[in-house]
Amino acid sequence: MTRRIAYRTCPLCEATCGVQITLEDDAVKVIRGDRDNPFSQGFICPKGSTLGRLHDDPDRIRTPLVKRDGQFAEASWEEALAEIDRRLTPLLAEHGRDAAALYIGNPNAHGFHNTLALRPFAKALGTRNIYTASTVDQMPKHVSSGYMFGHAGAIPVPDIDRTDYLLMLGANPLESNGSLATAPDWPGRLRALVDRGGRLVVVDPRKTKTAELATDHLPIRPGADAAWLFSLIHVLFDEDLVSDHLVPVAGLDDVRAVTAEMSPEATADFTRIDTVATRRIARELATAETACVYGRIGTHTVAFGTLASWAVDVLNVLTGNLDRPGGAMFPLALHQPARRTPRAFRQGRFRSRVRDLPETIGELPVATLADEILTEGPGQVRALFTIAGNPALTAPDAGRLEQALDSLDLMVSVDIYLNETTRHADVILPGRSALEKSHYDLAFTTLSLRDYAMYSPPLFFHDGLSEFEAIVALTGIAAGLGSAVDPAALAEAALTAQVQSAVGTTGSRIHGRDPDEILKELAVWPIPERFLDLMIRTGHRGDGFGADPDGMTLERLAAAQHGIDFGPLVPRFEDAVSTSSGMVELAPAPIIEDIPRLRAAIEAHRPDDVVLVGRRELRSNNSWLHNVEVLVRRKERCTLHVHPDDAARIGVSDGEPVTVRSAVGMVTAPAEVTEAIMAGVVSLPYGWGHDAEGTHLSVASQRPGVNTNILTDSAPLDPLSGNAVLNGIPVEIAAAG
Ligand SMILES: Nc1nc2c(c(=O)[nH]1)N[C@H]1C(S)=C(S)[C@@H](COP(=O)(O)OP(=O)(O)OC[C@H]3O[C@@H](n4cnc5c(=O)[nH]c(N)nc54)[C@H](O)[C@@H]3O)O[C@H]1N2
Ligand SMILES: Nc1nc2c(c(=O)[nH]1)N[C@H]1C(S)=C(S)[C@@H](COP(=O)(O)OP(=O)(O)OC[C@H]3O[C@@H](n4cnc5c(=O)[nH]c(N)nc54)[C@H](O)[C@@H]3O)O[C@H]1N2
Ligand code: SF4
Ligand SMILES: [Mo]
Repeated sequence: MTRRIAYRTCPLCEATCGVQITLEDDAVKVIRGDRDNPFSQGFICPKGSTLGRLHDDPDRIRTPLVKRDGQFAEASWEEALAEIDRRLTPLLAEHGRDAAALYIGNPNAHGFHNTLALRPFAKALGTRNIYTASTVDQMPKHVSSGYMFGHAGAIPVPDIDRTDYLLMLGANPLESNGSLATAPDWPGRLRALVDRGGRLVVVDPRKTKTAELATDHLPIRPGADAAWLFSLIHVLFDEDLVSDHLVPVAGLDDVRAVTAEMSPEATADFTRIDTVATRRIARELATAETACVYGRIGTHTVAFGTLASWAVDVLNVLTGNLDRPGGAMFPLALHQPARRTPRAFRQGRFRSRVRDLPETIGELPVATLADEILTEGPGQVRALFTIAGNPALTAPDAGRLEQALDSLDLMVSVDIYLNETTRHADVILPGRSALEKSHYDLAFTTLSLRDYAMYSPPLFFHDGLSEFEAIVALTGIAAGLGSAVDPAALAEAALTAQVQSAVGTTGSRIHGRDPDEILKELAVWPIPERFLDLMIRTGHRGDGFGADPDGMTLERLAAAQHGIDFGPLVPRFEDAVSTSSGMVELAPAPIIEDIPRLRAAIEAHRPDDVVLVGRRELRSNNSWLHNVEVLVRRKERCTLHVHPDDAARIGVSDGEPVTVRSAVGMVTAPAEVTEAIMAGVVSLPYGWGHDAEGTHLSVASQRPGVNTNILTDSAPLDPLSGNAVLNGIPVEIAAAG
């Protein structure tokens, strides 16, 4: 028996834990937290230990599948790619580039292969119809950051390890392990905050596990966070609590003016948070030694998502906590250059065809994808690519979206499962298991609570194209080069172009160098790694290809098999804030102009009917980990949380079925009667509903649960970001049967 041990990053969620994998005869035996990983120090959650099971899952797609007469059959790569070319190329010639759409799902962000390959693919498709999971997730943060700090990617993260006071809204990191704030072991980090005498205030309509650990829990009416945050800002001005130590800002008086009418008294009926608590929290935030405000899913996937996201960072600024240890800080990843080129953040460079919605960072709202497919006329979407995405379960009004998927002329998916979305495809190209890919976190290192990086090589090899090569092959087809083009040659040409551009760019660390010399140094790596090595070596810690012999290279990173911790975050205002004024823009016009909408909602507010919110649990990951037996075998998790008063009113007790009806759909789920939710609010977890015909999920289909996105409506949006409204959905509940 041969035994080996490998160290990797778990790619499943944003926490980026280090794992130690023991293999015997090339089979995964045990996965543990890597105690020598400087960032995660041995922490792992139940999902991380299942990477071997995912790899071995007999249901996982390993060869291309082509649908013939309604049935999927295995095909060679040549056949599958030729089929795509045969159908796509004439379709684009006849109907134009916008007839193709691309949907990019969440797992693409958890690595570097797909992230690198997808941008050229989108470009080659040449369509306006680019959709990603961002518009059912964090787009409000990109928009507020774009306007306030000059760049959609300038997202400050809460420095939870050093703060004295953390105000957290709409996040439950004890289950989710954190988001837009990358760190392993949120449970340990938050406990440490409380243990050192710090305060953790959780604002959530549910008493979550995070709320249980908190020093304060404030239940809030779903969708009301923006109004409450405005009241906190109001109190800072009203009680003269704005810090004397502000970073350079513009628009302070405007902020005072727009929050003048938003006193705690004016918003309390709307938020259901009493005025005494609101004033107290504002004072505590202002007077804590260090403090930070952090909002996530519950503040973003709502009708006032961008206003809430903006208000979070206004509070960080006004309390003097932006860009300082213990406050909200700007990370800088190993592969990034120190400074961003100033460029005005703009939206609406093009608009969607049917609903006239503006693009943001090159994307249209996924809430309108079904409209674009189902509405006839020039520019109608007829072909769709889904890459590692499951919008049939994750996008709003999923019932209508599934109808739309059914009506396409061509659908191509790159995925590891035949699931609710990919069953609609004509061709499925296999994605690869996490253990078959090398790993570096391009996205989450830019959101990390410490300056940390890790590279891990693949553990296993496979036949056929890698996932990177598959997307490059699709790029070749989209570019009109046919299906026989060599992906490696295409990627090499792209790399050469990138190096040539860098040596010609003033300010680049390889400006003026000989491109051949650079390419030769990169050539020791496989193709996707060459792009990564180029970024690392021209990044802020890079060796600049010899300019700084002590600088970082991919080789040096790879040699550190537990990853490298370069230390805590450091203040970097001047490099991070790239507005043309060089200041934080506190009062960007588009944001100020959206405030009357909030005021109107507060005024029009009447006591609610019942509203629905979502939730996540530790043993799930969005829509796709329910096929792993050990993660689903315990008690039923897709239940409707109902407050005892509501349960009594509709006459159901624990475990009995409840129908939940919204403006667009209806589902039935068993009640879980619990005090851990506000009266008038019910909650369903998301990512379930695995009983669709034509899928191949032998474990998940045994405990299907219901799809909560049958209930969410694609019509209401956060207008500033195009983000879907997935929380605070008006519903009617009744005992079933
Ligand atoms: N109601 C409601 N809806 C929500 C949310 C909510 O809170 N409530 N949350 C939203 C959020 S935050 C997100 S991020 C989105 C997620 O939305 P999506 O990205 O659409 O959904 P995922 O469940 O992440 O789907 C991942 C897909 O990728 C496949 N996959 C997994 N790993 C790989 C791989 O390595 N390669 C390939 N090619 N495929 C792979 C899986 O089989 C699955 O089909 O959902 C959003 N939708
Ligand atoms: N185990 C697990 N981990 C995950 C995922 C997963 O599916 N499972 N998904 C990953 C992804 S893609 C993401 S984006 C992150 C998300 O990570 P989080 O943002 O932590 O997401 P949730 O756990 O859904 O927590 C959202 C909380 O918001 C509350 N909420 C709902 N509406 C409102 C509201 O209007 N106001 C307030 N204040 N709160 C509200 C809900 O009750 C819920 O507790 O998690 C990631 N990690
Ligand atoms: S917390 Fe996230 S990164 Fe860590 S082991 Fe669990 S799923 Fe993996
Ligand atoms: Mo997400």
